[in-house]
Amino acid sequence: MKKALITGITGQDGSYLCEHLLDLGYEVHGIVRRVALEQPEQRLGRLKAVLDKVQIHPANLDSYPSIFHVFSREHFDECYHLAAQSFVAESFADGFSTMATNINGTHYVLAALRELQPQCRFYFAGSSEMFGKVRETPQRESTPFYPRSPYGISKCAGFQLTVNYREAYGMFCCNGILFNHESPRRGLEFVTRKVTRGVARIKAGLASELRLGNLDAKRDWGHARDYITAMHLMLQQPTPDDYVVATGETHSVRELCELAFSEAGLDYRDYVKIDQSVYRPAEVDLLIGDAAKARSVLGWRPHVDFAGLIKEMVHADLEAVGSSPRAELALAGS
Ligand code: NDP
Ligand code: GDR
Repeated sequence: MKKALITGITGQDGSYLCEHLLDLGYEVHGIVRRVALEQPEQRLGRLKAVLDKVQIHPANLDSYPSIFHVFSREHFDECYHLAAQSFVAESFADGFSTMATNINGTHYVLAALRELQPQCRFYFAGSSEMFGKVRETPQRESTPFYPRSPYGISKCAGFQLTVNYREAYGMFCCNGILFNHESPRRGLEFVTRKVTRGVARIKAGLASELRLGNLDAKRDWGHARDYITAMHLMLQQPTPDDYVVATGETHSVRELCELAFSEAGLDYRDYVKIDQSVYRPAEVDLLIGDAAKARSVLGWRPHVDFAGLIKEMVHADLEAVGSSPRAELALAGS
């Protein structure tokens, strides 16, 4: 039985990856911040269905000793490093803590692995945000990086650390360069979920408008459940490498709104209001990935298209809001 460690196991991707690895027969361990153990209902919600099958270790990416301690107690075959401050807008608000968590945290995990278990295979959650002001369309592994936010810069540093540990110490380290991927488990601040939750709240009469920023930004959106399988495939190859994971289609935030509102029988133009304060100081205008390498080498391909993804998210939110309108009202009042 293989043993895997997931950092960021409480997040969207961590929870899907955890389920996938359990299905494949892995023993799965996860790192969570200590506060999560004190508030399991709120902080471990995405793991509800599998919590009794997972071994949880308290640790924080901001503390090298806490990471070192986990690797000194257990031996792992694979480590999926997903934990990060992952919200781009927040990285403009507090670039320092984003950099500290995302760069130092990644370095801590790599350094502890090198010291204690250099045979463990390592996956780093790189991002299409590294392409930023794109130098080439579509973006592929060879496209130069041009990050546009502290988050993007931190992911470039994590990417380079991962390459450096591979080249300098011969460790099996891979970078996934994943384009946006979403699901009903997406955090409420990210635009897809903000829109689908907004649609559900408007439909339930709990809100009358949805305030958004740049509707012209375009993203290559896929389903998180599809994308986590690529992470696993990367670590099963004979040699470590870096891969773009994307659908190869791009859509604007406006198209997202059109689709999500119409799924609930509404016209987005009646409800969406532009809020200048949501605009970012520097925007990534257009992302579209070329995942040819992942398709040919890993045999990976996405199964859910944009329309299917948004439909699933809208219906999940309609159901969630419909089943607990009181919680929604409390949220609105907080
Ligand atoms: P989430 O924001 O849903 O999850 C982030 C995870 O990181 C959470 O489990 C969070 O724990 C944990 N975390 C944050 N800070 C710390 C810390 N200081 N110590 C320990 N754990 C911490 O992200 P996703 O699941 O969407 O993404 C997973 C990874 O993939 C991230 O690195 C993200 O940057 C990257 N990525 C995501 C893409 C996407 O479209 N989803 C695309 C490309 C890359 P807690 O629950 O305690 O907050
Ligand atoms: P992104 O995702 O920045 O691409 O990062 P997000 O959903 O936050 O933004 C996508 C685009 O939508 C525009 N936008 C808004 N965004 C948010 N959050 N809220 C709004 O109200 C709004 N209005 C318009 C944004 O300006 C942007 O252009 C995600 C994260 O998961 C990263 O961790 C990951 O690395 C990248 O995807 C790939």
